[in-house]
Amino acid sequence: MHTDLKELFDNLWENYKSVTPSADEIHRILGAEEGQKIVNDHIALRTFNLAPVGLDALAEHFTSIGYKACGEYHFEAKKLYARHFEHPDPEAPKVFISELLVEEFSPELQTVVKDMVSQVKPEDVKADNFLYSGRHWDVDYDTYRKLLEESEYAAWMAAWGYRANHFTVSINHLTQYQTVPEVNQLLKDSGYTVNASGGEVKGSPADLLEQSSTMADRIPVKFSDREETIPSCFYEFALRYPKEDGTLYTGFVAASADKIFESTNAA
Ligand code: OOG
Ligand code: NI
Repeated sequence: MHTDLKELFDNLWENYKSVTPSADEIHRILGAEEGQKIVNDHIALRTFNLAPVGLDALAEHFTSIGYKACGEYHFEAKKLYARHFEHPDPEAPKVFISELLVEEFSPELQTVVKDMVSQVKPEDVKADNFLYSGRHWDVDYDTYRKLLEESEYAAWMAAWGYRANHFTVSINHLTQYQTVPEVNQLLKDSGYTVNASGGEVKGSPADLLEQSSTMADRIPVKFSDREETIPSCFYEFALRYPKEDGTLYTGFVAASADKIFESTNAA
């Protein structure tokens, strides 16, 4: 990996770990201390489809270091649009970026979100640290609760801002575990809750991608009026299957992604 690429993912990882204590523990149970290399399949980022923070503005941080835009995904019920990005270096994690289609929500939600986004300075969006810069606005707990009624995604963004929403262990690179059910069992035996929305294993060999995820850790957040413990970030696990040409599938599966989003729901 390029140094700039490695540095970006190292910074994203440190920031993610600061609100996801299960991340290191999951590495440990997968055998990292016994020399198991943990390869990251992809990360995901979230945003609103408003200037200056739309999907393209986040993507710029990756396209400027050689990533190319690949698949597009639509989530009608959740009112989201997403794209994934790939780098020519096969060791570089894929990147999944989604944006909330703000205009499809109530005038109340639109007002809250537009007010938050208006506090983000365009120059800050271009800064090297933007993708792990967290929240650029203050929000009170009642506003968070109100957003939660309409869109869990909007509420998560309001509370957490800009950061990797999850990292993803590539099961293809594990030596001791070969299947998603085996990894899920290990997680459950270690006390984690596996996201069961749509089933604990999302996707199938026919989709060329099987995935699972933990339910997000719960971490105290300072709202403007008080501190409350809410879901932060989660860990995902992906097993990719070869296409007809023998190379591994590199895309995502919208029906599975739709359920993975729910890993930040209150369990
Ligand atoms: C992204 C959910 C989708 C995947 O691998 O399909 C996803 C999110 O929760 O922000 O990561
Ligand atoms: Ni994912």
